[in-house]
Amino acid sequence: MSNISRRKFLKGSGATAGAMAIASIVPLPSMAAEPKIGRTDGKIMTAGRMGVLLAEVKDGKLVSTTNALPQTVVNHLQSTGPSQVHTKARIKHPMVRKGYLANPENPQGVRGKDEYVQVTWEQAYKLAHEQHMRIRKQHGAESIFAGSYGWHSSGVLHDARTLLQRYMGLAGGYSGSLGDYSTGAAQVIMPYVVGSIEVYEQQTTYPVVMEHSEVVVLWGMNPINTLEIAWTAADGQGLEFFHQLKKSGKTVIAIDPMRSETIDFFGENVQWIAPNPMTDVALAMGIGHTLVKNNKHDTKFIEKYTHGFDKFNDYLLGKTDGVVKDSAWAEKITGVSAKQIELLAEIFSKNRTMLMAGWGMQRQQFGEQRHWMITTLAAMLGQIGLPGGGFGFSYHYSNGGNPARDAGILPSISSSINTGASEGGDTSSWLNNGEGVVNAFPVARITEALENPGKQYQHNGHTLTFPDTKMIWWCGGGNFTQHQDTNRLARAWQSLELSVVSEIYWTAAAKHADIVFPITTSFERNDLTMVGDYSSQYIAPMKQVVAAQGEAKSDFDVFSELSEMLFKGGSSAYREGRDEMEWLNHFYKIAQKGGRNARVPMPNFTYFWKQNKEFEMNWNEENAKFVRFAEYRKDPIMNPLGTPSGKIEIYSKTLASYNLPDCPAHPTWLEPTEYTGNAKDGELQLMTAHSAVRLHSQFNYADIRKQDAVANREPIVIHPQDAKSRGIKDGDLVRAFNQRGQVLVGAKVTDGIKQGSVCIHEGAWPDFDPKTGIDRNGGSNVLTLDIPASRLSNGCAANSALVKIEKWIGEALPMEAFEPPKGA
Ligand SMILES: Nc1nc2c(c(=O)[nH]1)N[C@H]1C(S)=C(S)[C@@H](COP(=O)(O)OP(=O)(O)OC[C@H]3O[C@@H](n4cnc5c(=O)[nH]c(N)nc54)[C@H](O)[C@@H]3O)O[C@H]1N2
Ligand SMILES: Nc1nc2c(c(=O)[nH]1)N[C@H]1C(S)=C(S)[C@@H](COP(=O)(O)OP(=O)(O)OC[C@H]3O[C@@H](n4cnc5c(=O)[nH]c(N)nc54)[C@H](O)[C@@H]3O)O[C@H]1N2
Ligand SMILES: [Mo]
Repeated sequence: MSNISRRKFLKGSGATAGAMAIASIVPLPSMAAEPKIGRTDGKIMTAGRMGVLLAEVKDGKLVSTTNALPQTVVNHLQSTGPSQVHTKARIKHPMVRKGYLANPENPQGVRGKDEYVQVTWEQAYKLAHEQHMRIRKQHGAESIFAGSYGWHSSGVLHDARTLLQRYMGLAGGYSGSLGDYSTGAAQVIMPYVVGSIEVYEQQTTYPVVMEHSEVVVLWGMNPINTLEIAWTAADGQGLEFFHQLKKSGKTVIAIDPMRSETIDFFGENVQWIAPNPMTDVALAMGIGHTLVKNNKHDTKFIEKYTHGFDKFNDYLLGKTDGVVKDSAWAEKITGVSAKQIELLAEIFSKNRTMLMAGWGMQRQQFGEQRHWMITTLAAMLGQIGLPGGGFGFSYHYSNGGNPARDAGILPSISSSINTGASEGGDTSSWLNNGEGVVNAFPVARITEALENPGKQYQHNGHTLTFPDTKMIWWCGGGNFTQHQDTNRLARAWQSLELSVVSEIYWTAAAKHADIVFPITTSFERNDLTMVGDYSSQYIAPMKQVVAAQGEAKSDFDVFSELSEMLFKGGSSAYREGRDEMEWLNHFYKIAQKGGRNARVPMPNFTYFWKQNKEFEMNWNEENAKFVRFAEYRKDPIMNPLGTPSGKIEIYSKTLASYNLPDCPAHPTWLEPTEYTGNAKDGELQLMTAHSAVRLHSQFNYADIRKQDAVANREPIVIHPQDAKSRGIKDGDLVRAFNQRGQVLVGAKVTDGIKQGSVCIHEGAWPDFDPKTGIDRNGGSNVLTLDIPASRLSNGCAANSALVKIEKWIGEALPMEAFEPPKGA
């Protein structure tokens, strides 16, 4: 099992560093031209996932946050600063669940239904420390889960999960997690196919696409929405690229069951094709079959650069199973006409075509098959490695086509002590379980793990064993919104001896914890960040703009103080003797040294910090021309792929040897357990796309919610026919339900969704009515199915559920999602 991080992937990508060639973005003036230190507008520079921000403070209150970099397309999330700091949803003091405080060794009451008691920091520390130590002694390090997945705030020091793991490592180890919710299926299958994970790698650059692609396909991808954020801080170039693409006159085709924000953005400049959800493999096979039928597949490319096409082709032609995967077959499954499928085959094969794909369609049962099949289709078209051709799986995420700069790159706090910083200039610790990891399971299998201590299971060709989890500490993740089948999770959660949460807000996760530590927002502490996961376009200060609110402390301070209790007489081992600003100075110096090596002279830290301004890295013309797989195409013998054959594997012997029914040895159409194809009694397919007004569950409490809410609830997008047949009108309250749970949502009736499907965007905070058990705030995971994508990847398969809907005729249940619990 490798420890991988979202940034480390980027390094193996073959891209060095580079320039941005989009005409409308003028490089910012260099700092040398600045006449004096500091801004004159009184604003403070800070940053977050949504980009570099200028903060305005009045009378100690944050009153506005706005974008600090040039931009054309508005990023709505950038305005959320004031709401983030000043909201009644914040946790103000350390709190303990009443039934837990009463008897920590034999907790009373039900998690999620209990009240809370305010305690002092000293009491909270003592309780957490003593019970943590007791459980550790009694059940061992493996019983303590600190996998704590989540999109906590950016910053190289205040890196919530790493700080937790640093503490747990010092305390003697813990169980961690594998993979992520985002690309669980794709990141596991792609190494078998092309030897690299593709989802977090530098793409053929935006400028190259702009220059060479004739057709751009947005396959299950909503970049206008998903590019609002990045893992470090968004550099904004992706939104700019799509803005330019819209004006370019190129053929843009979007394949999505929903008319996404991106499709709306492109307006008449896009051709929208709406397949049934979960049927993209059939669609791509219908296109592939048409290519073969018309002899339009690139046999030379297939011969030279791929492995095992014959076996796949036999399957495509129906020789192995008697089912011909032609356009007529695909029409029945996808709901896209055979004629349109054949037209797509013609357009793709006649033009330089870039197949860009998003990830929602692999967050599904058998999700591996989507990106494998799209890669196979790209191979059949023979354009992989050509400028503007082939496929790309990160154009919609973290500005994946923005070329890498020559840069000094910030390291980040490490989960191990005394390494000073994580290795190799890593700015995130995405999947880095620290040295203290004694067991780890795939992130999205958490409920299964809690239900099955000691059970063996298959993962990526290995047999692994779930730990016997007694204690969970979540720091920087919204596990009660992120995870599938919330009611099942909540039931499994009751088996724990101790659940601790470090949180800023009273999320559903906080409301299910025994001990709750109040944490500061990024606006209440100092940090640094790179801007641009792939590009490293800037380095930006993340300055503290307001005082810590209530009794909140930073994760760094909380774990520093808890760590002292691990040693008789205390110890500064956790801090390594550095305070906040000393760490930042230390990280910056490492970046500065790297900058010198890359011939990027960076100012010294004191000057940089005082300047209150981002620093831009150097443009590199070579990198602006980066074409993914170009080297492989040029010389496949000298530059083989990291697969057993060294080629693109359309058939994998390794996968064949695993003999998994849910992930066969070549791309295969597998009928899902729950999808439109087997829906009955008025069931509809539920999609749970990412929201334009949130980062997952973050900002659900914020003012921005009002732009989207319907009848003060999370909206459900419904096709007019589906609404009409159920007597539902736009703006109505709707109950959506299945055997797993029920939610109250507001009807958004629109022809912008494929009939037979509905969408409730992921991330609304579940808010269960104590009497009926209905979630009053539309948390989509209350309805989703908690199954692995397959036993290859065990990836999150959230988008695989059927639901029923009906007009809500009772009184509107009061919303309490953003109210602190009783006692707080
Ligand atoms: N149905 C469905 N479910 C999904 C998905 C889907 O498409 N459909 N998508 C999945 C995906 S791709 C992902 S990545 C996950 C996302 O799941 P998460 O990453 O868990 O979601 P967030 O809401 O971003 O949770 C981050 C939490 O960290 C808190 N936080 C922020 N900053 C700090 C900090 O500095 N310290 C601490 N201690 N806490 C902090 C925030 O208040 C918030 O509660 O959801 C997954 N779940
Ligand atoms: N504003 C905002 N930006 C974000 C996030 C956020 O929460 N908010 N989350 C971030 C994170 S952690 C991640 S992982 C990425 C997520 O990036 P993605 O996973 O790509 O985002 P999704 O919204 O889940 O899905 C993208 C599109 O796929 C479509 N889709 C769903 N099912 C199918 C299907 O079966 N077939 C086809 N063809 N299309 C389908 C959806 O309608 C949607 O328009 O976004 C990142 N960016
Ligand atoms: Mo994600």
